[in-house]
Amino acid sequence: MERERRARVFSGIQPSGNLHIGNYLGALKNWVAIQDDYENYFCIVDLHALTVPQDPKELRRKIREVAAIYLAAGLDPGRCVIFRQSRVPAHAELCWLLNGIARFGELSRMTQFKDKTRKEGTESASAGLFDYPVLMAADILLYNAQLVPVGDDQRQHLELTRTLARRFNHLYGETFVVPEPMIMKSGARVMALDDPTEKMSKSSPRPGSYISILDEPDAIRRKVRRAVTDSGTEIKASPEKPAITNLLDIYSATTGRPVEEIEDEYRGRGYGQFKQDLAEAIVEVLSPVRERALALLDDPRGLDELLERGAEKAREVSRPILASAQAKMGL
Ligand code: AQP
Repeated sequence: MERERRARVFSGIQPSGNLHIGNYLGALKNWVAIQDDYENYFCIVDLHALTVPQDPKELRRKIREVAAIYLAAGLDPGRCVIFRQSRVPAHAELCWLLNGIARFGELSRMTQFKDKTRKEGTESASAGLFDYPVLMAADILLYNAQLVPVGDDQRQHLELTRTLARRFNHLYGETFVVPEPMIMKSGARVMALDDPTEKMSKSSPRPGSYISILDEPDAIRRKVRRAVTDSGTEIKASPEKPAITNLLDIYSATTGRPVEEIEDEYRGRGYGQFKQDLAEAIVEVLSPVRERALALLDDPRGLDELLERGAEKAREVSRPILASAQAKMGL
C-alpha cells in the first residue's frame, strides 16, 4: 500500500498521572500493532492535562515520561508522528472555532465530566474540564483523521466529535472527515483493582487502584495480590462477578489468550494461583517497557528533540485544515 493512500489515525494520552495498564492495553498496545497499516499521529495531549490542576514542574517531567513510554512500548518515530499538543497552536484555535457550534446541553451529558465532578461538584470544576470533548474533537478533526483508536471510555467523546464534524460540514460546507472509532475488544475497559465498578484511572489518588507501566515487578505482584475479588471462589467472568471479570480481561488482553481458555485452566483452582500467574504475565509484558523507558529518560534532550520534530510535521499537516475551517467561517 502506498503511504499516501493509507487512512490517517490520530490518538493521544494525557500526561496527567502515571500511565497504567489500562492505557497500555486500551491504547498503546493497539497503536503499536497498527503502525504499519496507517498514517499515524500520536499526541501527548498536554493541553488536556491542564483541565485539572497540575504542578508545572511535575507536568514537564510527565510529558517526557509519556514520550519515553510511547517509544518504549514500541512506537517508532520513523513510522508515526509523535508530538506534544501544546506545540501545535492550531489545536487550541480549532477548539475555539468548534466551541461556536458545540452545545452546552450536549457537553452537559458527557459521562466523563459527570464522573470527574461527582465528588467535588460542578461549581469548582474548570471550564476546561467541561470543554474537554471539544478540544478532543479539534485534535482529531485538525488532521482529518479517519480512524481513532481509543478505549471504550472515550466512545461518547468520539461520538461528539462525529456530531461536530457533521454539523460544521452542514453549516459551512464539506470541511472535515467524520472519523470512526477503533475500539479493540480486549483491554478496552480496564477497571480499578480496588473497585471494579470504577474505570482504572491514572489521576486516581489511590495507587493500589492501578498498575502503572513504570511499577517495579514487586509492586505489580503486591497490587495484583491485593486486588479485590468477588464472593465465592469460582474463576469465571460474569456480570455478577465484576472483580474477577476484570482480572480475567486483563489476563486475556495481556497474554492474547481467550477468557474461556483461562477459565478452563483455573477451573477448581483458587484465586491464589490465578493471581500469582496473572501478576507474572503482567510483569513479563510491562517490565521490558519499563526498562526501555527508564533508559530513554536518561536522555531528556533527545526526547525533547524528537517531540519537536514531530510537532513540526504536525504543524505542517494541520495548517491548511485549520485555514480552511477559518475561511469557511468567514475569518
Ligand atoms: N481503564 C482504561 N481501560 C482501557 N483504556 C483506557 N484508557 C484510559 N483508561 C483506560 C485509554 O487510554 C487512552 C488515554 O486516555 P487519556 O489519558 O486521554 O484520558 P483518560 O481516558 O481520561 O485516561 P485516564 O487514565 O482515566 O486518565 P485521567 O485519570 O488523567 O483522566 C485513551 O485511548 C483511553 O481510552
